[in-house]
Amino acid sequence: MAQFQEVSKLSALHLKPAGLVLQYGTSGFRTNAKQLDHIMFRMGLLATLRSKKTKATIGVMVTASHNPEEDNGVKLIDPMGEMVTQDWEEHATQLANADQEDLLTALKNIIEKEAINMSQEANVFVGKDTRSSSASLSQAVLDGVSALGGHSKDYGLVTTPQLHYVVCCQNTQGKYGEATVEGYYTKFCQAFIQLTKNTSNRTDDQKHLCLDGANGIGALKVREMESHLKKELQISLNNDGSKGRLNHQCGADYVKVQQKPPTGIKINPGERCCSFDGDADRIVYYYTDSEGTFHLLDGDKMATLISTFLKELLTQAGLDLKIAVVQTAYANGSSTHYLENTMKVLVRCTKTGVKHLHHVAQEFDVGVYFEANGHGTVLFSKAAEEKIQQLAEDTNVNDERKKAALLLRNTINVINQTVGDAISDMLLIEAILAIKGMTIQQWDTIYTDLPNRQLKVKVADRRVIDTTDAERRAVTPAGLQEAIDNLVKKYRQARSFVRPSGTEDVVRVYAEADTQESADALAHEVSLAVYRLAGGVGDEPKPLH
Ligand code: 16G
Ligand code: MG
Repeated sequence: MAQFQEVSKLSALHLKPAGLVLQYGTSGFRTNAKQLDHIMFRMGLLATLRSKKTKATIGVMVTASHNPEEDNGVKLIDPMGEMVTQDWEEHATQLANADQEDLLTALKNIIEKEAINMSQEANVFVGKDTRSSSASLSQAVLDGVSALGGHSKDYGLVTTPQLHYVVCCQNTQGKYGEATVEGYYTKFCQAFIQLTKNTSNRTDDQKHLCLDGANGIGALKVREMESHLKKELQISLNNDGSKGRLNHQCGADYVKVQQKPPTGIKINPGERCCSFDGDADRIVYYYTDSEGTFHLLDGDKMATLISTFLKELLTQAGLDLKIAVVQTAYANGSSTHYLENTMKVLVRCTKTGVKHLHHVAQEFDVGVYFEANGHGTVLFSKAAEEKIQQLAEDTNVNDERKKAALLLRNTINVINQTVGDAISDMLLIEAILAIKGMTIQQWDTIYTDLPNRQLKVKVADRRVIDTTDAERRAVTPAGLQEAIDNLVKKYRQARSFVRPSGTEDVVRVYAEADTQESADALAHEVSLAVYRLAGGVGDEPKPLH
């Protein structure tokens, strides 16, 4: 077939290095950019097939998120703006790893397995982050699409959530918004302005936010968006990419992992600050107090603020909708305790990785999901949106219910429901703080985090660790869970779990307890148990103190 001739011809320009094997990981392929040209071409092919199969537009984002500048990666986006379904992750891995001479066979296997009608039109949206390798790699994706005769639209530099958004807009015929970056700003900023409109006593201080753009795409896009905010939010932008290196000593991941402010930013005591990651799908907030102590407000704190706000509004509106918060095992025990016992909100725990949280959140009328690392959003069921809309339009309800319904409607519109989005989360948090007249310090004191520690252990093969109960318990190797249970018993308010990383060749260890010393000691002891029982390599883990 002529189609496949074109694939053969163009694939010769995107040769796979012999012997290279890569996996579609937790969120796509990610490695040194030099190894990715053939992967990008092939993901262009795969996205075209996925588009034919779903008869809808598919997205391909070229980014390696919070990884260093020299890395890159690629994520596929399904029609409603969600991450590509797991069966297709397997197709992606197979297509990516097929030897050069077997590429057509691998492609035809997928076509056959999925019974794809090759005469169906295909449409693929492509976006990229600011890495120097992204331009040529996104061109390789476009080549892949054109090799199979698909249509493509190159959105150029966009944040990951912006691409998710435009894909969803396109496939819902504009119901979700206009499928342009301009449409994105208009939708979210208008909702933000509506939300904050009646918070008349907001001072300039409260309107001011200090932002670390991680020297990445988020910084560029916030600058582009600024005029839409009409000074209702005044952002001082740091690490905007004009000097520093992408994600280098800055960005959400750095701040969360190091538990300290990014470099390249001057923070006044008490000032509200936030950091985006390299593709702007994660955000964390922080401030330093008058003694110079750093305070981090992570995904758990955001989930708590947002779910409390929504629960209050639902009650005021008199709407009987089921709200839940979805977390992972990394959620601080204090946050879970506060949500379940004080807020009386249903909490569910899933495996790490956004797609798992997203799917569980879909089971509720209002599903708030956040990973502690700052990736999260809120999902509203169709029925919930309709009920809120109806109430907002109803002329026979009292003022309190009406006001709550209008706030809920604007809240829905400020949220990017397709995926966690640093820009949209920032607007939502800023709006909630404004409406509640709350400072970042007040938000921080809703509950106090339990001291915790994360460590990594190198083992010969991390697959020897198998987990259950949303990664909170280890099933194998034999004896490991028992050892962890016995160690946890030695400390107060303690909890610990281990899991093989989905993005790095290590086993991750998490521990929390009533004091930092205890959390550190427990994390160390559990690391030793992993090292001894799960085939540790290199030096034995050393105590932290
Ligand atoms: C990926 C995931 C993130 C998860 C992290 C865990 C997405 C978009 N990203 O970055 O959600 O927290 O992996 O990494 O799903 P780990 O398996 O190495 O701990
Ligand atoms: Mg990211």
